[in-house]
Amino acid sequence: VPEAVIFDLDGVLTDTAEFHYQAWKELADELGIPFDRKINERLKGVDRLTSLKIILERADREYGQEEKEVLMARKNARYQELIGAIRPEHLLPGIPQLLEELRRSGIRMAVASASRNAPAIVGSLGIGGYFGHVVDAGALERGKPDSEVFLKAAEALGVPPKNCIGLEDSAAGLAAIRDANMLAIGIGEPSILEAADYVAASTEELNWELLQEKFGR
Ligand code: B16
Ligand code: MG
Repeated sequence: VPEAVIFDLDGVLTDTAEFHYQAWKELADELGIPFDRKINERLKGVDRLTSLKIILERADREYGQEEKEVLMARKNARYQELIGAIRPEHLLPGIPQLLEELRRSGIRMAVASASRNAPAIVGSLGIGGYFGHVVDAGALERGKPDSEVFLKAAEALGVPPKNCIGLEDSAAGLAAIRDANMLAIGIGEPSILEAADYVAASTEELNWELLQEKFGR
């Protein structure tokens, strides 16, 4: 039986994916590097340095380690400016109801985000009280698609991975959930999220009954 639901943050609980895109897009434009929403799909769920490296694949010169640090700091400063406006109203559709329903059903919950900004965002969204654990992205050795972040979340909740359901909007994250031996529920485009056991078109579709039904298969 499912005992825990582990949430990705960006693109699942709230649409910070759009703020990441905006902040990276502004940086790429300044550097004169082509960057669009299609390339952006590859950035979802992967950590900051890996994201920058993906953008720099299209640069016409090499960037050194120090330059990369400066660029990451610039992007993050802009990103933090954008997320400063986050309020509980920015929870994605259906999420407040889902969190409430899971709590009433006695389901444990955790956040498994690659974002170092996750604790601040969870606080701004006013949902910290629902989660038994928010994984510290800064303490991870391997990012998504590695299973580490999901396994850490399950361990902190004290629930075996096979009794966990993972919710993700990114291809890398779904691969991580599968690898952790959890039921992988995708949110978004089935063509992008092939690793999912089931793909919901939006967070609005999610509820405890649906998750149990998919778990039973
Ligand atoms: P930060 P998630 C991920 O969050 C984002 O999807 C990804 O695009 C971003 O690069 C990563 O967090 C790191 O974020 O720069 O704030 O540390 O989807 O795993 O919640
Ligand atoms: Mg995400």
